Amino acid sequence: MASRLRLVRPTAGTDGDSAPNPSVSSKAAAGEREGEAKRPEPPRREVTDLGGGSEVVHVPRFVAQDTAWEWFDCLDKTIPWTRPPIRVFGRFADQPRDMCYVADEGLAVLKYSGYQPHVHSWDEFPVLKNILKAVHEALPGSYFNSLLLNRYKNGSDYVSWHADDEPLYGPTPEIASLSLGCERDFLLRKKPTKSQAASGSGEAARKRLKVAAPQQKHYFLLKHGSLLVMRGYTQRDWQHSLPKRAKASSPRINLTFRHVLA
Ligand SMILES: O=C(O)CCC(=O)C(=O)O
Repeated sequence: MASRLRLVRPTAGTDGDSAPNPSVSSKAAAGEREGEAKRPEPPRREVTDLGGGSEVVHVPRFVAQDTAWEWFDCLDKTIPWTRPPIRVFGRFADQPRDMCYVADEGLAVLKYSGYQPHVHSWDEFPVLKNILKAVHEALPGSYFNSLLLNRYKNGSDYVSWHADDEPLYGPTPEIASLSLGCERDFLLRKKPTKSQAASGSGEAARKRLKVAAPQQKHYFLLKHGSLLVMRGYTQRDWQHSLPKRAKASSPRINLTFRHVLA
C-alpha cells in the first residue's frame, strides 16, 4: 500500500536533538545572522497518516550515531536481560528475544501472554533517565511512565504480529520506540474490522480477505538511533511485528516508552 507520507520539520528548539540534518546547510537557509550561535537543526520527521485517526511518526536520525552507540553499550551491559517463557497458542515457549521492564512505582500491573514481568525502577539505570528526557523533549506533551526493553541477539529473534492494546494503556496510547544497533524491518498491518472478523477467525479470515481486498500494510526500516512513534488509534486498528531476518547478523536493542493510565 502506498503510504501517505508527509515530511515535517518541527520548529527549532522543540526537539532537543542535535542530529545533523544534511538537507539544510547554509547559514542563510538556517536564518542564522553573523555572530549568532548556530542552533542545531531538529531532525527530519516523516509522518504517515494511516487513516481513521492512526498515525506513525518516524524520526530516522533522532540521536547522533556516537551517542546511540554509547547508549547501546551501556544498556547491553547493565540491563538484567531475561528471556521468559510466554504462552503462545496455549503452549509455553521462551520469548524469542530478551526483555526487561522498567516503570514508575504503583502503576497498574503489566501482563502479556501469561507473563508478568518484574518491575525495575528508573533509579537502577541512570542512562534510561537521560534517554527518557531526550524522548520527552522530542515529543512535547508526552508523558511516559513505563518502558519495555527488548534485545534481539540476531535476525532469528523477533516479535510476532500483535498490538499493544492492553486496557492499561487506554484507547489511544502514544508509544515511542527507540532503535539501537542492527537495523531491522518493522511492519504494520490493518486489523480486520469486526464484520470481517465475524466472517471467520484468525489467519483463515485474513487469507479470504486478501482475495477480496489487498491488505493494508506499511513498512519502516528502523535504523540505529531512530525513533518511531505510534499514535491515535494505531493499537486499536493495526498490528505490528519485527520479523525474523537472515541478513540481521548483530544485536539490536529496542526501547518502547509507554504511558500506563493511573
Ligand atoms: O523491537 C521493536 O521495534 C518492536 C517491539 C514491540 O513491538 C513491542 O515491544 O511491543
